[in-house]
Amino acid sequence: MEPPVSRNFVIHRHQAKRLHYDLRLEYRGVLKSWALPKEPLNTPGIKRLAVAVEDHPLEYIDFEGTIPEGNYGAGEVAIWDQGAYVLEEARPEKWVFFLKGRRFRGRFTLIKFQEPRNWFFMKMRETGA
Ligand SMILES: [Mn+2]
Repeated sequence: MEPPVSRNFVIHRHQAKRLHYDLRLEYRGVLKSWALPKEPLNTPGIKRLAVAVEDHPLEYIDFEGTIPEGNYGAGEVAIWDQGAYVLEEARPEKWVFFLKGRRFRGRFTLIKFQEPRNWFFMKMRETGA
């Protein structure tokens, strides 16, 4: 069980060959990263595909700008949401965390459903109590 420390996250809107969104969570000295082919949703219970991609360096959390032609991911990167998050669960196949962003606020989960790198990203429904 991870201690309830506050870490940072970012969601990049990345207009590469295909528009997608990159969810990046600061964790153990890197940015754990997932690429979402569709715009992430703030609606509880609606799953979005999130493909695990390579870790990024922490400094990338503030990156905005143009990745030049000829480079991997060439295109425009903009910060779509950012803020702090509290990790509540980090297992190999399930993460639960509370996002405190400008757009997204609430409890979200990432659930691995298919090897090697396909996950669902979803806002969780509020439970009573
Ligand atoms: Mn990307």
